[in-house]
Amino acid sequence: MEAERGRKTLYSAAQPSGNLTIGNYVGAIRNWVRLQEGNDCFYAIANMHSITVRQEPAELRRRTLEAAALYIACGVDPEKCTLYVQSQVPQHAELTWVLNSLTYVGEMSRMTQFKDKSQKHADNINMGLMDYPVLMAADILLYQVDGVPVGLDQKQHVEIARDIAIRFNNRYGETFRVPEPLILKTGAKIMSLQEPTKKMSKSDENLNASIFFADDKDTIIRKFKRAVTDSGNDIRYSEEKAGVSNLLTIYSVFRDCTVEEAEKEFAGKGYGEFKLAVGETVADKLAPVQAEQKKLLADKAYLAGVLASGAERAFKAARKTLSKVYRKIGFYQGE
Ligand code: AQP
Repeated sequence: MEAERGRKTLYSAAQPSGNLTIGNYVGAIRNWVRLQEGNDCFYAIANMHSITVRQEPAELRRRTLEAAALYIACGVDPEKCTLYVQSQVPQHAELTWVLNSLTYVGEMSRMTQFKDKSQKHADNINMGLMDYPVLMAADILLYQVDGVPVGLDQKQHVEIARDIAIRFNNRYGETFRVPEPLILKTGAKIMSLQEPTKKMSKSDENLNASIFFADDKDTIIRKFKRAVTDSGNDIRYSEEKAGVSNLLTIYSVFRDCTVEEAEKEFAGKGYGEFKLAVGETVADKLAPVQAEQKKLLADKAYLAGVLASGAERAFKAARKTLSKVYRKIGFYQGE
């Protein structure tokens, strides 16, 4: 009974907009694995978010399955959580439409991600790009969740989801649970290996900036060796040493130690030795995950089954909330 009372409902997702990076893992997926124990978790592959930036259809389809296999290979257990593809649950789009009418263009145009992506994709500033946070609010609010485990970059979007939920509840009466962002203390923002003041991103054009789950050992080690650090030589975590601090964070997560322990381990050692150790540690940790992902991808029927039953479970939960929303706002739903 005690455990039941502490049980929370959680939602999170990642976009199959590229190969997933260790940033996605460190900031989000490893937390999903921990949180699936004792909570009711909905974990999605957010393919509807992905199309806000141009995608090649065949690649998007392939990456969707790769992401599902990767989540599972990382430890997301479809027996313990609801794992599904966003576009297979139509209520995400339906609730977005309703929430759009409660969201202001001004607040969407101020979102950091919208501003960044508008700059990056200046030839394709589409409505979906601007509406991304409303779709994300719908994702979250559909499942009446308590918390949303995300990396730091998504905190602003969870906050707007809270604002929209509160706005709806004030106008139409208590309908949505207001969620909290759940952000890890260490690794909430893994930085680019080439520009350590910028976040590591799966869609970064500079392939040396990110470590992808698809990278082999040699590539991982080469990328870490080339990682940008400062001109000093002490391996110490500090604000003015963004590159070294980022590597220390990555090392501590993959080595399962604290940043202080990592600093001690490398005290008096050179950058070359340090970078090699980070590269080897990450590569060795990724190897079994890569092997498991490959095995899962060879069994398309298994993956299809997992995603179909996940979508069915998500559909049932989402339908309940959407029906309540439609009733509250006065949409006719038959007799
Ligand atoms: N560098 C990062 N450090 C920590 N957490 C991160 N996340 C992303 N990058 C980092 C977290 O991963 C989850 C899934 O992210 P997403 O796929 O929904 O989109 P994103 O945040 O826009 O991630 P990317 O990799 O930068 O994707 P693209 O390049 O497609 O925009 C989220 O919880 C996110 O916080």
